[in-house]
Amino acid sequence: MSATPTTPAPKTNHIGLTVIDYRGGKTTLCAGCGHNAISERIIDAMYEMGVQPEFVAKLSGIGCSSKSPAYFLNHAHGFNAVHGRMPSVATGVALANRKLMALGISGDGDTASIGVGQFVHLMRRNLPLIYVIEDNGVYGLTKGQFSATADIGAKLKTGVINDLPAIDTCIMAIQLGATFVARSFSGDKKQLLTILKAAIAHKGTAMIDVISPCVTFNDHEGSTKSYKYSKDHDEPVNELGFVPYFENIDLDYDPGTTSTVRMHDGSELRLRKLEREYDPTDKLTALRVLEEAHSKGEMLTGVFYVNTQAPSFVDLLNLVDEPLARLPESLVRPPREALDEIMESLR
Ligand SMILES: Cc1ncc(C[n+]2csc(CCOP(=O)(O)OP(=O)(O)O)c2C)c(N)n1
Ligand code: SF4
Ligand SMILES: [Mg+2]
Repeated sequence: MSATPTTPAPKTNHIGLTVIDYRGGKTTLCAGCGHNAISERIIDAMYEMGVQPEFVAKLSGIGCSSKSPAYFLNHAHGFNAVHGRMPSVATGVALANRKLMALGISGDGDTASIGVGQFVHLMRRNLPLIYVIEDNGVYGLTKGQFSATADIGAKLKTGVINDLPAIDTCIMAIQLGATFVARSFSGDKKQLLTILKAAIAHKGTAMIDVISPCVTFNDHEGSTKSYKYSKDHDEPVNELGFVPYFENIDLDYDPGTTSTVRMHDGSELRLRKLEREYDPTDKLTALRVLEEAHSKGEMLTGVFYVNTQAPSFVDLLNLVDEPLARLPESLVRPPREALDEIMESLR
């Protein structure tokens, strides 16, 4: 008698969920859009890190990129804000409920054009938040006009040349105070996944600029954010490894070639240096390598800067451990006598 074949149990992560528990709706973005690849990596990173989807708040603005939170983590909370105004909503969420993991998804237009004022102030607060820019150098949703991250000399499909210098969101974030700053490319599965996992372990603002080609409006000859250009000009500053805390940490590296950053939760981000002695904890080096890359027309990727010592905005505000959103009215509303006392003092 032959044994009945049994279907193997689906693989689960350390909190007992399968990767399907991290998926979202079916994408409505163009086939081949870099943003879809980023959604896939977010699903993998959340699954591998064992994040409880119900404890994630997905925040975004407006744009093709800002639509993408609908395509991952169906069980998470979500808020699609106004164009360029996601940082205000994210700040409210992170402060109202410190138990939620805030994940902001933005576009280059949403961040560096209309939203640059909000972005600047978000970066200086070190709010516990992962902030991903899906950077294609154009306003994809409104048919491909240049955004403020478009490189000088880049060419639109229509032949229009960009004659304004680009804003480098990584340089800006480092200068302003973000404590984890990285750049990757949507087509580099391994590097992007590693960076996202390390960002999940980080406690302050993790800003990740992901070059994400718009196949419809910015993937032609002359574009500096196309698949071909990005592949040819991508120079990693560090080869990354990330060892989550819940796994046995067993590093095997040659001390001369590797530097390790201990993250807040005890996990370790391992950076294997290429030819340069790259130290991701040195702010000035980070700014210098980025400026040098610009002058050479290179697209530098990797983790440029990590600071695990700076207090987060939640620490600075000295918030109580219990999420503000869950405090009973008796604790948040001053009693009648307190109000009477204040009124009396104003007489
Ligand atoms: C206040 C406001 N101004 C302008 C628009 C029109 N608008 C919608 S999306 C968008 C640009 C989106 O570009 P980006 O953030 O780079 O996202 P992408 O579509 O490229 O992913 C613009 C200008 C708007 N929705 N709201
Ligand atoms: S228009 Fe561009 S950015 Fe928008 S979904 Fe299509 S490829 Fe992606
Ligand atoms: Mg864009």
